[in-house]
Amino acid sequence: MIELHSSPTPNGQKVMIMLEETGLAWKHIDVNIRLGEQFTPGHLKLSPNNKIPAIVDSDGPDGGPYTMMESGAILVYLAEKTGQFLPKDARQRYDTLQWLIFQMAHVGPMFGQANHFNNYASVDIAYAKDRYNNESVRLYRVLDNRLRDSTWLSCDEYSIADMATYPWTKGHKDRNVDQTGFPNFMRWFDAMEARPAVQRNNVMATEIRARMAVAAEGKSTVNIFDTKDNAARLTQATRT
Ligand SMILES: N[C@@H](CCC(=O)N[C@@H](CS)C(=O)NCC(=O)O)C(=O)O
Repeated sequence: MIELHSSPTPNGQKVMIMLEETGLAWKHIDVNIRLGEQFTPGHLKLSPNNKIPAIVDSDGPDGGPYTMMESGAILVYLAEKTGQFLPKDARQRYDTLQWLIFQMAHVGPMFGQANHFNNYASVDIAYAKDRYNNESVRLYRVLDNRLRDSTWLSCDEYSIADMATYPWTKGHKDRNVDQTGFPNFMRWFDAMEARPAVQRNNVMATEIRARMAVAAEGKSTVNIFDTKDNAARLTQATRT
């Protein structure tokens, strides 16, 4: 059994999609980051960087429980555990790792910063919004160019690189990324949404969000965008 300690953010959803694709037995343990649950001693044992997602596999590499943080590493782990979605052919395998790391190093951080400065920053900074919005559109262009030459992101096989990238790109309409300017991206996006595992993920993500909202009723939230407070929270939770 795999426990996924998470929230249905893009980083959480990519692991949910992989778990659904592989058919592994798994359950979602809700970690509400708006309530600061990522700073509990229990969660910090799984994820020392106070982030979601983290997994606990009761049947780890040596047969005992194994814990992991970092969504990209979790996808590689699950791929190697099941022998699925990380091609065996060396070139295709390295292509998959390239596009997985491209998502981890560029798509996630840049889209995340754009979302922050567009929707959550306490001050309106035009320079920051332009910087991350322009970079996000450029990254959609990289994806569209790649998908002109390749059926799936890494090669002709569906892989963990596709699963990692899809949840981050759901907001493409807000950036006017559509059929006219990005036809290869749209072909891929529609192919992703036709997959039953992806459809199950999307339903589950909505259900989990609703469940977490009910569980959070009447509780005080933390401002996770205050990095000074986050540093203090981590120090407080882990000081010996
Ligand atoms: N590189 C990490 C990023 C994880 C991450 O940023 N998670 C966010 C939610 S998507 C989080 O847990 N934020 C809580 C916090 O910053 O306190 C991964 O891919 O797993």
